[in-house]
Amino acid sequence: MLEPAQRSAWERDGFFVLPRFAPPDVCKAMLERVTQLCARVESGERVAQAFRMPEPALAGAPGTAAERTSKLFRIHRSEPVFRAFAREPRLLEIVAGILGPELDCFLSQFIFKNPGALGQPWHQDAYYFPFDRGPQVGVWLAVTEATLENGPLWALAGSHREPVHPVEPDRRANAQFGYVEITDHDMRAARPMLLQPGDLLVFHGHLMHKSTDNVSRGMRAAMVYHFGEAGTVDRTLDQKGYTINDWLPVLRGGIPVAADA
Ligand SMILES: O=C(O)CCC(=O)C(=O)O
Repeated sequence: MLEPAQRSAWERDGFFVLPRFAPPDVCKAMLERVTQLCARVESGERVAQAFRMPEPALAGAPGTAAERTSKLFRIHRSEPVFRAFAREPRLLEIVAGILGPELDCFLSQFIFKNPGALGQPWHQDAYYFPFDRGPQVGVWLAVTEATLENGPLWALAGSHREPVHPVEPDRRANAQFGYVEITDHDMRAARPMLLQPGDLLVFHGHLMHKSTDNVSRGMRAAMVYHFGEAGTVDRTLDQKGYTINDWLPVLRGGIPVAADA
């Protein structure tokens, strides 16, 4: 269930923030685990379903594999700390308050946003989801602080009522694979999501949002999940020829699916 203030923010803005949702030890465990996974994947090891995207701006940079990574996808099924968070009853109560009692988590990504990494241009996540129904709900967990300097998300309140807009390819040097940009909408009312570690942004799949470049000296890390209604038909593979989605049941009849199932 959503509280009345959350419901009205959802309907009016298409997003709301749950402050201090995840305790520091969960953020720490996530960061430690993805750091290990990035090193293993970068060295050529196959680690379950995990899929690593290197940071184009930092190819060949010194440091750890994590420091050269843009995103690590598909970690919500096989990795205990990420699977447990995807099935966290407090989280599912919120998402079920929006999408109903039959839920799957279909996408997970740890986003590193290392110093020098570019942000993601204005987009709607639904652009990437050729499904037979919607909406989808995204949750963006601040694993480190998100400041104006290190590349926070910016969101345009009310834009979740827009249809999916046409996009143009992101033509910047070092843009991440698949980045696109909405250029036909007035974004001047957007505001930055300045978050503390553990804060959780819950947002509608049609919400227009972007992130800025990391011009600080530190990593800005976030863990992002997307949820959809169980039984959704996903046409990504047919349309694109590849997919990084992995539909994992997390709530059935309003009851969280056991984390070890
Ligand atoms: O965290 C970021 O920099 C971008 C994330 C984003 O836009 C998304 O998850 O849709």
